[in-house]
Amino acid sequence: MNGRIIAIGDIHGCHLEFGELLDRLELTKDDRLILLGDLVNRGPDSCKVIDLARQHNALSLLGNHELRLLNYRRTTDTAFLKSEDEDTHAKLRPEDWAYLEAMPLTHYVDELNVVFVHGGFLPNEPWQRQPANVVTRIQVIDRDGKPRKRADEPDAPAWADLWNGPPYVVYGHTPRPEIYKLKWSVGIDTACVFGGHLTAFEFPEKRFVQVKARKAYYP
Ligand SMILES: [Mn+2]
Repeated sequence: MNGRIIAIGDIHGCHLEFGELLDRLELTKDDRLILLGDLVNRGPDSCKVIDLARQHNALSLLGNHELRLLNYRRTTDTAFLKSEDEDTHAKLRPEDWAYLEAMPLTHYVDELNVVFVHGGFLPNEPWQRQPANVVTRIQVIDRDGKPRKRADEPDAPAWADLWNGPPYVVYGHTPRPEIYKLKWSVGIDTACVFGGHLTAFEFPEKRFVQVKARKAYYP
């Protein structure tokens, strides 16, 4: 491994912050950029985010927002659709849909024994076999061991609190005001679209780089 491996948390259409973070990172051709999903929706311009991702040859993982848009496109079932999706659905170009279709669920780096994912994993099952509905959406674990949204189970533990590696997991999806760093995981969704920060985490230095959001784009 010559260059760095750099993960970036949920961008959600915040192309200005994403562009600033890319400038700050001073990428070289040996660096590998991994976007942790939810590139789209809520923020100012989803298409510009995908353009930047493509220009920098990023590996983009599937987030729950991309999954929902793809499900709607496949089924035309509006049950999958949220109001924030409609604008994005109308604006995405054919090459953007192809980009979303190609997003993998996880990325594992053998040399580091690190796995990258949008949401996270159920702690007591092999991570390689967990389905899209789990790994893109999990936030907390309820009393029955089921994956749930934090808003639905505010007192339940975060999945990461119950996760014992290896592997070490780098994830987004659960927005927090601060980076959530534990022994076996790091959560780097620092709520950029809500007016927080956009965070990058670099290997092998294990260094964080953050850009402050220009404003809260979404309530
Ligand atoms: Mn998400």
